[in-house]
Amino acid sequence: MNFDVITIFPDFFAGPLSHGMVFQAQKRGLIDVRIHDLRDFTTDRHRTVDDRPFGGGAGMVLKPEPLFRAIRKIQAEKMASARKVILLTPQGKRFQQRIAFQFSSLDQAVLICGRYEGVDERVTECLVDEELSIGDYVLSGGELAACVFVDAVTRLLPGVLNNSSSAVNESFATLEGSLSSAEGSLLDYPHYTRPEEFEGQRVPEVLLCGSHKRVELWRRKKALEKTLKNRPDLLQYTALSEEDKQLLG
Ligand code: 6GU
Repeated sequence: MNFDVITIFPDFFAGPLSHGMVFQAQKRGLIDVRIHDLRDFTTDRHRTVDDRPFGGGAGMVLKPEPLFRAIRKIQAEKMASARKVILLTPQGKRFQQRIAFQFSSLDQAVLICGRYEGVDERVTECLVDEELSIGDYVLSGGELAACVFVDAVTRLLPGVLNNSSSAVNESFATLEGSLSSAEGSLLDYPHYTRPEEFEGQRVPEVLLCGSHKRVELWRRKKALEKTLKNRPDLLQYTALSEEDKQLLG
C-alpha cells in the first residue's frame, strides 16, 4: 500500500516512520510512505501556503492552489485502482478500527495534514474523499493524526504482523477486524509476564494453573470489568450473556 502525506512539516515524519512495525513494513516493501512538502507546490518567492480567512476572524487558512497542485501531481504519477484522498481535521469523521480496516484494502491513501484554522473548503469539496479526525480534542495540526492513520492501517495489511492472531483478539478488533468497538467488542484483558512475583505482587494464580478453561473465564471477567470501569459506553452495544452477568457479579 502507498501512503502519500502532504504536510508543511516534512521533517516531522522522520521519527515516527523509522521505528517498529511501520519501519519494518517499509523495509519489506509492504508499504511505501512518501512525504510531500506543501511548500514545494507554491509558486511565489515566499513559498506561501496560507492566507487570512475571507469574512474575517482569527487564524490562517491553507490556500487551495498548492494543495490542488500537490494532489494532482500525486494522482498523475501513479495508476491506482483504489485510491482515496483523506483530509485530517478535527472536523472529520471519527477514525476507528472499523474505518482503519476499510482503508486497509486501498492501494493508495493520500493524506493531507490540515493546519492553522483550516483548509480552504474548495479543497475539501473538489479533491477530498473523506475527512477524518482521530478523536475529540484539538491538535495543532494533522501530522500526528497522519502517523496514527499510517500505523493503524499498516498493521492490518496482510503479512505485516508475524503473529496474525494477535491483531484479532485485541481490544476493538473482532474476528473480521471489520466491526468497531461500538458494534460489539470489549477492552482487552490484563496481561502478565515474568517474574511471577514483583515487589510483593504476585501474578494471579489462575494464569499459572494450566487450566485453559479457567484462564478463558478469568480473562473474560477481567475484560468485562475493565470495560465497565474505563469504557462503559462500549457495554451498551455488547450483548452480555447470562455467564457474563454472573462473571461481573
Ligand atoms: Cl485529524 N487534526 C487536528 N488538528 N486535530 C485533531 C485531529 C486532527 N483529530 C483530533 N484532533
